Amino acid sequence: MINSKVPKGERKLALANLGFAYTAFLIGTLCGLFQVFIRNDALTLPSWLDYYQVLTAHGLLLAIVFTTYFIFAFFQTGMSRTLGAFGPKVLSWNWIGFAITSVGTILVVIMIIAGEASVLYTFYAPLQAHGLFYIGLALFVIGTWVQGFALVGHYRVWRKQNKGELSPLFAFMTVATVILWVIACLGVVAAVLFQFIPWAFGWVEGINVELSRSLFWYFGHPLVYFWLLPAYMAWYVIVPKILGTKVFSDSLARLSFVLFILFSIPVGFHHQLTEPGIASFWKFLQTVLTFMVIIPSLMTAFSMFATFELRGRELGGRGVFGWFRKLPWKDVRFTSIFIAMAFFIPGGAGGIINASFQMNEVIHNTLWVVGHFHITVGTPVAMTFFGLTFWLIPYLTGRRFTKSLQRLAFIQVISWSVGMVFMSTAQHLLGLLGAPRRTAYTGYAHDDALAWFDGILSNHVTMAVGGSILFLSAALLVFIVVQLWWIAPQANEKNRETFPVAPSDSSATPHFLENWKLWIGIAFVLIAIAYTVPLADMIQHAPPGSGRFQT
Ligand code: HAS
Ligand code: CU
Repeated sequence: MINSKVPKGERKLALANLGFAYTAFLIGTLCGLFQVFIRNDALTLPSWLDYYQVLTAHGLLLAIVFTTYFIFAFFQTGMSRTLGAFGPKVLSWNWIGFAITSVGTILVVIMIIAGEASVLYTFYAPLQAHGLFYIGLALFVIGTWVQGFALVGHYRVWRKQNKGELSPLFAFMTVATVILWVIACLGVVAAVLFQFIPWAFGWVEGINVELSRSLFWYFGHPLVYFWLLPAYMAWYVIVPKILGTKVFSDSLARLSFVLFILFSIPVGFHHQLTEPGIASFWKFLQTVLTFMVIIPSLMTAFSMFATFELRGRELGGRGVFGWFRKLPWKDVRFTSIFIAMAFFIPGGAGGIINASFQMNEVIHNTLWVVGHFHITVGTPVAMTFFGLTFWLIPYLTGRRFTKSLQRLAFIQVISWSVGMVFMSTAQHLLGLLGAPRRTAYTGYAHDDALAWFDGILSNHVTMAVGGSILFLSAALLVFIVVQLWWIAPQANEKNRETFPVAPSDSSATPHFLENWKLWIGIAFVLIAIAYTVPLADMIQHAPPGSGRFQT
C-alpha cells in the first residue's frame, strides 16, 4: 500500500518526471567527471567517444533535461497541492506533453550517442548536427508547452471558481514561469523550425549564422530564469514554512516575478557582446535592460534576509547576528537551500561582471563563464532542487526521510559545496588568466612558459579534484533518491511527509499584479524595442551562404 495522500494521477505523473530527471542527472554528472580529467590530460577517451560529444551530453542532460523534468514534477505536485486535484483533462494533457517531451529527449540523446550531434547545448551554426537532433529539440520544447498550458488550464478553472480573488502564491509563480518560458521559446523554435531543420536536411544551402545565434540567445538568457524561478519559488514559499513563519511580503514576491517576465527576454545580446554583426547601440541598450533584470534578484535577497532575521529574532536571537544561530540548521531541507542561496551571492556578482559591457571582453569564452554557471544553475538552482527532493519524493511515495538518510543528505550537500568551491574557484581564476572554454585541448599543465596555470587554485588539477568530489556527491544523491523511492520505511499517519507551503497574506496586494495581459503586453513592447531593428539588420545585410561544419 502506498502511504501518500497525493492523488494517484499527479503522483504517477510527478514520479515519471522525476525518474527522467534523476536518470539524466546521473549520466550528466558522469560526463562532467570525464571532462575535468580530459582537460587535465589525465584521461583519453576511447575512439568512439569524443570530448565534444561528452560536453554536449553533459550540458543538455544537466542544464536542460534534469532541470526541466524536475521543474515540471515540482509544478505539478505544487499546483495540485495549492489549487486542488487535477481534473481528467488537465491530467491527460500533462501526460501528452510529458510524452512529447520524452520522445524529443530520447531522439536528442540517440543522436548524441551516435556521434551525430556533438554541437554543444548552444548548437551554434555553422556547426551542423543531424536533422533528427533538431527535430528532437523541437519536440522537447513543444512537449513542455503542452505541459505548461495544461497547468495554466488548471489555474484558469480555479480562477473561474474563485472570481475576484488573487491566486495562491505558488500558482501565481508557476503561471508567471510558464509565461516566461513560452515567450522565451519563441526564439529557439523559430531558429530550429525555419533555419536549422531546412538547412540540416539540405533543403537550403546556407544559414544566417548571426540571426541563428541571436534567436538562440533571445531564448538562452530567459532560459536561465526558467531554471532560477522555480528555485525562487522554493525560497519564497517553502523556506518560510520550514522556518515556521509566513511569506515576508506577498506583493514583493509577486512583483519580483512580474519583473522577470518583463526584463528577462530583451537582454540576449549580453551573450553576444563580442560579435561584430550587432551595432554597439543595441548591445548597450540590452546591457542596460540586463541591469534591470538584476533588480528582482536583489529584491529576493532582501526578502530572504528579512525572513531569516525576523524569524530568528522571534525565536529569541539577540544582538546584531544572534538571530542567525536560531535558524534550523539541523534540518537539511533548510540548510541545503541556505547554502544554495549563499552560492548565489558570488554567482550573481559574477553575472554583473559578465554583463558589464567592457569587462565582458576579459571573460568571454574563457573558463570564467563555466565557473559562473556552476555557481548559478549548478549550485543555487541544483542544490535547491536537491533540498526539495529530500521531501518531495517521500511525499509522493509515502516513505520516510529517516534520520540516517538525513545524515547522508548532509554529507551530500556539504560535499557538493566543497567540490563546487574548488572547481568553480579554479575555473574563475583560470578564466581570468586566459584559459579558454569549450575546448578539449589545453596542454597548459605541461608548458613551462605558462607556469602561471600552476597556482594552487588556478590549476586544472584543482578543477579535477573538485569535479571528482562533485561526482561522488551526485552518486550519493542518486542513492538517497533510490532509497526514498523504493526502500525507506513506509510512513504512517503521524510521520507522513508534507508539502510545505507558507501562508502568504495577500490582503494588501494590488490586484493588477495578476493582470497577465498587461504584463505580457509590456514584455512584447520591450522585446520589440530591443530586437526589431537589429534582427531586421541581420536579415537585410546577411552575408552569402555560410556552408557547414559537420562533426
Ligand atoms: Fe549568467 C553567462 C549575466 C544570472 C547562467 N549565465 C551564463 C551562462 C549560463 C548562465 C549557463 O551578461 C553561459 C551561457 C553559455 O553557455 O555561453 N547572469 C548574468 C546576470 C545574472 C546572471 C547579470 N546566469 C544567471 C543565472 C543563471 C545563469 C541565475 C542560471 C540559473 N551570464 C551573464 C552574462 C553571461 C552569462 C553576461 C555571458 C558571458 C559570456 O560572455 O559568455 C543576474 O541575474 C544575476 C543577479 C543575481 C544577484 C544575486 C542575488 C543574490 C541572492 C542570494 C541571497 C542570499 C541569501 C543567503 C539571502 C544580484 C538572491 C544569505 C547567505 C549568507 C551567507 C550571508
Ligand atoms: Cu544571460
